[in-house]
Amino acid sequence: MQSAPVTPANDIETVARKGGKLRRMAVRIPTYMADIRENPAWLPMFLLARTLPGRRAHWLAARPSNGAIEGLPTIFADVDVETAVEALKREGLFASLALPAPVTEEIAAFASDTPCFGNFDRGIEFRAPDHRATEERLGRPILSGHHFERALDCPAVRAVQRDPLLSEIARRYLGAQARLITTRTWWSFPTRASEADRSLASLDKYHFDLDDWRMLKFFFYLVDVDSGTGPHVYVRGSHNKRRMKHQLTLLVGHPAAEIHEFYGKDSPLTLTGRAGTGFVEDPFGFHMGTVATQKPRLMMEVGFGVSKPSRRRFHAEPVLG
Ligand SMILES: O=C(O)CCC(=O)C(=O)O
Repeated sequence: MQSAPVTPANDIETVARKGGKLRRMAVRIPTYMADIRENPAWLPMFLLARTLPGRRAHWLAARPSNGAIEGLPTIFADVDVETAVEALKREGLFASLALPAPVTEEIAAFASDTPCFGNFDRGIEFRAPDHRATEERLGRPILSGHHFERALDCPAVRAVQRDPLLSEIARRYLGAQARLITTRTWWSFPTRASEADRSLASLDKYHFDLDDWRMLKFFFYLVDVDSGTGPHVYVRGSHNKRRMKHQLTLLVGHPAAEIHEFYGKDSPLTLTGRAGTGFVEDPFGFHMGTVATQKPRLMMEVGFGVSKPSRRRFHAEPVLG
C-alpha cells in the first residue's frame, strides 16, 4: 500500500472545503476544461442538457432498440425488461434488481482487500478495513474510497458490467445508441465530513447528473444498507419534470425544501436493502447518496449514456491525474 504524504493544502477536497460556493465551483473549472478538450461536444451538452426543450430535442434522435436478449445468459433472474422500462419511463426508477449472492460476495471481498483511494485523491491509498487508522494517520476525515480502474480487476464486476440484461434495459430506455459510460465501486464511510466534502462526493444534497444527454445508472449495494448506512434517495417523477429555475442555472444541486415543494414530499424514495439489492434510475431525476452514520456502504455503479464515454468519468474521477 502506498503511504505517500498528502499535502492537505492542495488536494481538491481541501481547496473546496476552504472556500465558499464560488470557490467550490471554480475548483471544478480545470475538470470542465479537460472534458471539453477531450470531447468538444461536451460543452453544448453541459449547457443545454439541463433544459427540458434541449433534452426533448435530443431524445428525438433516439433510435428504437431492436436488441433482444432471449437466450443470452444473464445473472439476473426474473426481471421483466418491459416492466423495468415502463417503471423508468413513469417514475425514473426501477427498484427490483438483485445480484446473486456469490457475485455480491465476490465483489465485497474484492473491495475490502483491494486498496481504494480516499476522497478521490490518488495520494490517499488504503484498504477499507484500515479506514479509521488512515484517518488518524492523516489527521483528516475520509468520506469516500474509490477503486477507480481497479474495479475492473474483479471478474464479478466485469460480469455485472457486461450483463446483457443491463444493456437491454439501457437500449430500450435510451435508444439503440446506448453505450457503457461508467463502472465504479466505492465505499462511503461514516465520518465527520464538511459540507464541501459531502458535495464533492455527491452526498446529502439533491442533484441531477449531467454527464451525457440521456443516461441510465444501475446501482448495487454490496453490503446490507439501512438508514445508518447512507442509503440512496431518488425523487420519483423528477426525471421528466423540471422547475424553470432548475433548468436555467449552472448548479445541479438544489435544497431539499425546493425539491419537496415541487415534486411532493412523498416523491423521494429512500432505498434500503440487503447486500445484492439493485436499482436502476434515470439520473436526470433528482437523487442523492446520504452520509453513512453507522456503517460503511459499498456500492457499485454501471452507467449507460449515448455519447462517447469520458475517460475521467468512467471511474468517477473528479479530475484526471
Ligand atoms: O452515493 C450515492 O448513493 C449517489 C451517487 C450519485 O449521486 C451519483 O452517482 O450521481
